[in-house]
Amino acid sequence: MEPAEVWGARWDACDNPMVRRYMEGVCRKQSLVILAADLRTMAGLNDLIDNVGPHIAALKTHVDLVDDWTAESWGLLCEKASAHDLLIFEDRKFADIGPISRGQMAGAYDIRTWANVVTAHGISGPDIVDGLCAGWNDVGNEGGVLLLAQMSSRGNLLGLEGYTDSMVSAGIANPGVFGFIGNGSRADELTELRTKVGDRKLIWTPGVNLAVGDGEMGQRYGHPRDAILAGSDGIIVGSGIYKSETPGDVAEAYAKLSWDTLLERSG
Ligand code: 5BU
Repeated sequence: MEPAEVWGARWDACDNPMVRRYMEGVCRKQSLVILAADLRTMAGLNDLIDNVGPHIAALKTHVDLVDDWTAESWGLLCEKASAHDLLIFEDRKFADIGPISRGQMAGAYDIRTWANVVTAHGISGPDIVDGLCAGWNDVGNEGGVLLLAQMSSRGNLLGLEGYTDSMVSAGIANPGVFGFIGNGSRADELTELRTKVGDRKLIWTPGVNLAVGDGEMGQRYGHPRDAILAGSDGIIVGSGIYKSETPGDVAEAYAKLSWDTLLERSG
């Protein structure tokens, strides 16, 4: 199916260059799964991507989680991700002032050279988005920022009155913003967020798992189908896949469910 048909109004309204790349990738892969590859060794990460690569649309990393990281091995991992037609999303949760965030896109990890999408808190003000985009521009790249409008973890402060609304107003008109992080564990909160965001930006959701309920250390989970019907455009799944005995099969099951639900939503 054509992306315009699958994504409807979101396809026409989006204004960040990475968004259409993602939407097209989802249609090629028939999956809205963003794999949270939270493993601590390069070998583990390589194995995981070999297994699940065909069933996911994007690879979410925490580059500073890896014990045996080297620039060379990371470069090869990114090449593997590209060979699997994946966007690379570094969930760095930048939070500093614009110029420092720009500098943090460089540094030892040089995120600006390999990440297509990064997360940021808006706590320091809206200029962080321009700082991160300047980081990409410094090496002739472009990318998209996902602003944290909600979080999945218990007791987080983004639910304090007015925070989510301020985040949406700060990001909605900025073409550097790819979208917002919404809370996948609470479909009602997500529905509210979607109403505020409209069709111009995507919403990606962590806190989704086929096994609904409370996770470890304050993580909460909702069902991926509920999240997509409530307005999520990408389901971020980590331990639900990488801790299973058969990550490839489980990723395929998440992919099928996510794609079927997207078609149901658009149709
Ligand atoms: P899990 O194993 O599916 O619970 O992993 C969730 C991932 O999503 C993990 O990498 C977190 O850093 C990430 N995450 C989250 O869980 N909740 C949030 O609100 C945000 C990110 Br933002």
